[in-house]
Amino acid sequence: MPTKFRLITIPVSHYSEKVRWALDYLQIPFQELPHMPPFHRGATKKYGGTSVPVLATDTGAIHDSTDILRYLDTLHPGKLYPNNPELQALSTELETLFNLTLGVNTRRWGYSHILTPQLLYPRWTLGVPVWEKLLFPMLFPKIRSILTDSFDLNPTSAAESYREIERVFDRVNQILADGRQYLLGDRFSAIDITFAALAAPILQPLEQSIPPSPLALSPPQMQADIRNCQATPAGEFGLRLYRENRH
Ligand SMILES: N[C@@H](CCC(=O)N[C@@H](CS)C(=O)NCC(=O)O)C(=O)O
Repeated sequence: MPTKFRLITIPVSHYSEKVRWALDYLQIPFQELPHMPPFHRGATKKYGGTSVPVLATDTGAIHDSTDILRYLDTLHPGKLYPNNPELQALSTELETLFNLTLGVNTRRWGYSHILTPQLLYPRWTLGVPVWEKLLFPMLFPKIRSILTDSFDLNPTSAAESYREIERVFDRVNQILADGRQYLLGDRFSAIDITFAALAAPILQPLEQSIPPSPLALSPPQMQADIRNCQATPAGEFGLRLYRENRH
């Protein structure tokens, strides 16, 4: 009997989006169970973890988006990760750079700008159980203070993170400069998914599952950063991946 896959997420989580995209790309049916923080903790604890995404199968659970992609690759060998050993070094370099620098900094940059109930509510509550949504107004002050502490949000943090994002985009620009279609050459791979999903908060592609809020509602510096990133070769590439390869 085929395994029933359940994906535990926070709606806006870009690491969750990375897994959602890989499952869609491989045409693997799954049920998404979105939760608003801190209620994701109850859902993930059941599987022995704390953060999302978690992929629950009939036989166990996998934590960490990259481990999940590696597992999915065993179900469809070679579709996410190329077998070509010559691509191994670049693949590992980029996957690590995107997971540890891009994803961490697009999240910190994003939260530095959207810590208002109006901007956070739609991103955290899309599809979550109704009772979690109802608790959002009461929990918001506590949520803001936890996010501020855990991501060290302060007046300069958005600018610091933006510089790190630029550094990653520069590396991607450099790789794309030879005219290749995808990051590892002529074939779409997990590395492209990882880049586009983790860059999505600052690229705001129309095709992402969280509808982008109108740019005009975002703070001016956030709008400027989004426009700058969208206009780079890396930004245009990420937006093209969403247009052509997301659905
Ligand atoms: N390395 C992890 C990072 C996952 C991660 O940072 N998840 C965030 C959401 S984007 C999260 O669950 N935060 C809440 C928590 O840790 O309780 C992965 O690739 O899955």
